[in-house]
Amino acid sequence: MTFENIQLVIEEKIAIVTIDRPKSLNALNKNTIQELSTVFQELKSNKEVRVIILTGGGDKSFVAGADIKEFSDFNQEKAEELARVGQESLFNVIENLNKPVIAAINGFALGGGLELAMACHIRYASENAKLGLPEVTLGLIPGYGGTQRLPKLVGKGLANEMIFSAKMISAERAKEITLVNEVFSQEELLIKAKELANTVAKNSPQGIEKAIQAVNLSDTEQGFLAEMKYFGELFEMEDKTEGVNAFLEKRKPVFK
Ligand code: CO8
Repeated sequence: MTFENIQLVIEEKIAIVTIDRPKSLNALNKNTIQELSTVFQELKSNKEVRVIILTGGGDKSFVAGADIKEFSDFNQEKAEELARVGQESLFNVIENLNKPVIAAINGFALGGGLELAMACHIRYASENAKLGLPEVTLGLIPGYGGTQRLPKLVGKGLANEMIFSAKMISAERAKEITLVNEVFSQEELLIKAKELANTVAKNSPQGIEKAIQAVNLSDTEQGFLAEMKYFGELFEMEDKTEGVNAFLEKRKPVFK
């Protein structure tokens, strides 16, 4: 598969997707959203891939937001449509993917860029990362799920502060408020993301898929019921047989 704005590398069960428009600080134009949507759909059904890392090209930016240059001629209908298409075809797809997506935030994660990172299951950042939702400086609000995902990650008060002030925060501050899990030097970021991906890739893909679904329901009324249901379903799947047998036979499990 070849793309104009993204790169895909697959190494030993780990896919690395790089958004590669460094001249525009990897801003998400329509085409990039489409390409990302295509690549995530493909990776979803690619049996060779267990974990995906999403990062930005160059050393300055993860993603500096939606491409503001495309905004000028939008009307209400077009803007709402773009937000809807983006959310449905990409952001929600990532959040509900059947395998984990780790955002490796290697610089600016602003507006739609931070929203993209927040749709991922796990976030690591480099020391130079700057994170923020500057939409109100443009007379807008976050439109790719930011008003919904940020309060869940950091609580309403801190989310409101970030959204209303539009201020960027440092990687360290982002870790303090649990917006990112870990902070590394720029050189280490991908290495550490790959280390985590390798650890995750050894575990049961069937278990992880169900865990993603259950965790995604954690703030709804169906969460506990879903957990019980998925727990039961896994007893009819081969990973559970392999995992339990391997423990009893004192060997490492090999998940297919
Ligand atoms: N869109 C388009 N181009 C961008 C963007 C962007 N978001 N960010 C940077 N660029 C471009 C610049 O225009 C510049 O291009 P050129 O060289 O052709 O002038 C190039 O990238 C480099 O940028 P700077 O020269 O500005 O680099 P600096 O290091 O001086 O500044 C900043 C870096 C602080 C990141 C600065 O570029 C900036 O403030 N960018 C905009 C950040 C922003 O406001 N992001 C939010 C956008 S709105 C959004 O994401 C809404 C999401 C919801 C959408 C819902 C559906 C539509």
